Parts: sequence; structure tokens; C-alpha cells
Amino acid sequence: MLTIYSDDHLLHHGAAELYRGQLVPCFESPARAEHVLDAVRAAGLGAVLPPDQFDRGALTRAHTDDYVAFLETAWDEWQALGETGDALPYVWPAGALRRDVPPTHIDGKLGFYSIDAAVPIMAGTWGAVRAAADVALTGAQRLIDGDTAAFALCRPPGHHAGARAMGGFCYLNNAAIAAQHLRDHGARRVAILDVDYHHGNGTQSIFYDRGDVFFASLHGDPAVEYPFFLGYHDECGVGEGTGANRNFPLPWGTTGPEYLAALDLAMADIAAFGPDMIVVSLGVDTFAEDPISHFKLRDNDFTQIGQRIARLGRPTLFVMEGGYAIAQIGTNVVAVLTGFAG
Ligand code: SP5
Ligand code: ZN
Repeated sequence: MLTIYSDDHLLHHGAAELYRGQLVPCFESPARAEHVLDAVRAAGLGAVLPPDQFDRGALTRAHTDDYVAFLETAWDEWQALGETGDALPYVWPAGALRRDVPPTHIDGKLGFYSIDAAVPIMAGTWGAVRAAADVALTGAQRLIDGDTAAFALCRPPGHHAGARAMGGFCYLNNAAIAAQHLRDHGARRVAILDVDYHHGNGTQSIFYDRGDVFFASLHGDPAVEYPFFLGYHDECGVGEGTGANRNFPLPWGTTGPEYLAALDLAMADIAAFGPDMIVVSLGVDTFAEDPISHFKLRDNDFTQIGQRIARLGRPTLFVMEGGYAIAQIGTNVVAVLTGFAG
């Protein structure tokens, strides 16, 4: 299986995020992608290629133009204040506050265009984010050109980013941008399977009213887990998207067999939908030793996830999302990919 990868992710290296009243070191680090790349090479998975560059228009098929413009200029606006540390939001238009008037000051924009404070912006963030989207788009293009599978080694991840909001370490929604690219270039129906530990709130919201892109997610129950405010079982889609969204919230402590039983249900839904192509939001923060998560999956479980996805028999793009057990992130990702490749 081909892997798409760009060194430009190194440009993004957040210092801290707000958690339980403290600024704590970012779990989402450059070392994550380096470990995955090392494991891909060690396993002899296949060629590793740099991404092609895609037009900005491919980004605004999944995000609003004003949001992309915000990401493009946020660091310059922050720096113009004389700040040298990472830009972070601190106030949000929640509750009865107005969302209809975009602020002009960068402090207001940071909150207007985010759902949380786990999204530091520094000098290289936009370059890294843009490259990650190109990595996903290049993988999608390979499927269009006839490859049966590709691995987009994206960093930063994307599935918490909505059409006009960053959050949860995510800025552009790489999986959503790739899925839309598949739709725009030949696939009539696309299914996105999100196996990251956290609910893919951004991806769900982008396609929630769409009948042509099915979204299924297995994740920690939002009653007790980030992102808390989306990802429940009763979220089934709206309008033309009714029936094209499926959530499987699972309790803390979920084991491999329990997880795989839920995955079989998601697989049946995807098969019934009848997609031409599949996008997998591949997070391995379901791992038993993940430092911020509470599932109990082991390496053999990851292999079985890959095997089950392969049974759908459709061209499949894997897009890297979360996973914070640095020492094992590579072997867990490669277990899914080699399980798929057989
Ligand atoms: C892509 C992805 O996996 N994003 C996850 C975002 C999770 N943000 C909330 C993390 C809460 C951190 N908890 C740290 C606990 C350490 N004891
Ligand atoms: Zn996650």
C-alpha cells in the first residue's frame, strides 16, 4: 500500500493546551508522525511519496471561505500584536452570545472559529495544515486513478474540524476534504468510517444533511468523553442525509471483542449504503495504553479492524487521525494497514 507523507508537518509543534484549569503540554506532537513513518518503512508496507499540491478550491468544498481565510492569516494577525508564543482562543460565542457578526480582532476570531483551546497556531501551522490536506487529497486522487488503497499520513489530524471551526488538534478536516474530492471526481457514493477514539464531530457535521456521503463513527460515549456535545446514537442525519449518519458511542473500558462487535454493525450499515469508495479516519487512540483515552484495544484488535474493512471490497483511503501512545502508535497503525492488505 502506498503512503503519502510530507515533512511539512514538522512546522506545527504546539507548546500547550488548556486542560482542567492548567496549560499542559500538547499530546499531539511531531514525534507521532515520525513514529508512524518509521513503522511504515520497517514493515515494508510500500512506497512513501510526497503529496501533490492542490488548489485552495479543494479546501473550500468542505470548509467555508472565511474560515480558510482565517487560518491563512491568523498567525500574521497574532504576530502583529507583538505576541511571540502560540495563538490560542479564550472566548467563544456559546449560549446566547451572537454568532452572526464575525469579529475583526484576532482574539475574537480565534474563538469565533474554534470549539476549544486545543488548537495552538504558530508560524508554521498553516503550512503544516495545508500540507496535510494535500496529503489526503493526493491519496484520494490515487483512488480515482485506480489504486485500491492508500494511506494518507496526515498531521495535524482533521476529524474534529467543522466547516468553519477548528478544535481537538484539528484545523482542516483532511478526511472530509478527501471524501469530497472523491465525490467531485467520479465516486457517486462515499462512506467515511471513523475509528478514532473520539467522535468525529467535524466530519459528521460537514455531511449531516447529505445523502451521498455516509458517516459512521465508533467512539467513547460523549456523555463522558471529548467532544461531549456530539456523537450520540440518535444522531441519524437530517433532510437528504436522514439515515446516512450512524454513531456507536461505547463506554470507557471497551475491549477488543466488544469494539469489533460494534464495528460489525457499522460495516453492515456501510455495506447496505453501497459506497463506491471508503475513507477511514484512522485514529489508534483506542489503544489500551493511550494516555488520554479509555478503551482497551491491543495490536491483534487493530489487525482485525483492517481485515474487516477489507471485506467491504471497495477502494479505501486511510487518513491518519489521533493516537498518543508515541512508542506504539506506529505498530498499531501498521497493524490496521497490514490487516487490510492481507
Ligand atoms: C484527533 C484527536 O484525537 N483529538 C483528540 C482531542 C482531545 N482533546 C481533549 C484531550 C483531553 C486531554 N486529557 C489529558 C489527560 C491526561 N491525564
Ligand atoms: Zn482521537
